[in-house]
Amino acid sequence: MNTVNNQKNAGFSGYFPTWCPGCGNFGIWAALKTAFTNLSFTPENFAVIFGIGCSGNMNDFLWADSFHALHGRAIPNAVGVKIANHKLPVVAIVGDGDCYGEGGNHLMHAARGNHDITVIVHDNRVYGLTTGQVAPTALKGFKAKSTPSGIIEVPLNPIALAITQGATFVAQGFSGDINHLVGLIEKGIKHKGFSLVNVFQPCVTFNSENSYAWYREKIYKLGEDYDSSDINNALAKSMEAETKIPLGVIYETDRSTYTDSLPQITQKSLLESLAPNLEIIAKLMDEFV
Ligand SMILES: Cc1ncc(C[n+]2csc(CCOP(=O)(O)OP(=O)(O)O)c2C)c(N)n1
Ligand code: SF4
Ligand SMILES: [Mg+2]
Repeated sequence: MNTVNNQKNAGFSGYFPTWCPGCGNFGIWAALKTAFTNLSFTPENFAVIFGIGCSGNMNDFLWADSFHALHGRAIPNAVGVKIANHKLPVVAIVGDGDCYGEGGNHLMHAARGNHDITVIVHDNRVYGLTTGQVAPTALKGFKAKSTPSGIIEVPLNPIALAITQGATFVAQGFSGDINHLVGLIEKGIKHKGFSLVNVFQPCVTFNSENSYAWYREKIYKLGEDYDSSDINNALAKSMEAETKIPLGVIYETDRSTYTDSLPQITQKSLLESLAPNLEIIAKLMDEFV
């Protein structure tokens, strides 16, 4: 059972996580709280949308104005919030199953539209909450409850997918390197346009193959000399997915965002325009309760 602690600070809700001891989600939680604090975010000046999963359970542990969406539907909810109030920073926190499986179509279309949201993916290559079925990023041959003889499909490549579908910021981090991850999250949020931060997150209970040690053998950080504005460089890096794995900002470019292209909200956000009628809208909504 959660213990309530009244210190709502640095993004901490006062409820301690229920994740398994050693879970990579702790590192991502710490990085998010630090990034939000560094960006001076308080609940009233940003929005967080969670998917369903062990990752989505962070909804209870983070001090934010948040919405816990249906499985696979965090991204369209985040896009909706952004269009309603494009002045608000919007962050979607999702699992690999949520974002690349059930919600994979939403990822592609949000990237195409360059919707100005930041998607943080807890990539543990497994369905954690439902106790260990394979996820789209599971490596070929991975044996899990749902695939006792090993998964037949090849893994989805989130970095290549996001770049080729029009994402304007694509980065990759590791939950075992919190300081580095903080920087990536901050850059992703500051970026104007669709940003994806794929975070490798060991699931110590249902994925013993892709452990902290497994990642530490393969990951390396992109150096100062790496040019993240060159799409060909980025695509080449995206193909380094198994024997060596790059961490850092893999691709970054400028393109006008979806809301920048809506003349109706140039002067005022949709929320500001609707403000005088919010009471009427609330009454109409009550009819559906
Ligand atoms: C529409 C729908 N399908 C399936 C489920 C059951 N379900 C809940 S969480 C989950 C998988 C979660 O995996 P992932 O998104 O990778 O998150 P993790 O638990 O690994 O953080 C599934 C299949 C659901 N809640 N809703
Ligand atoms: S099942 Fe895996 S992802 Fe879920 S809390 Fe436990 S270690 Fe973390
Ligand atoms: Mg997962």
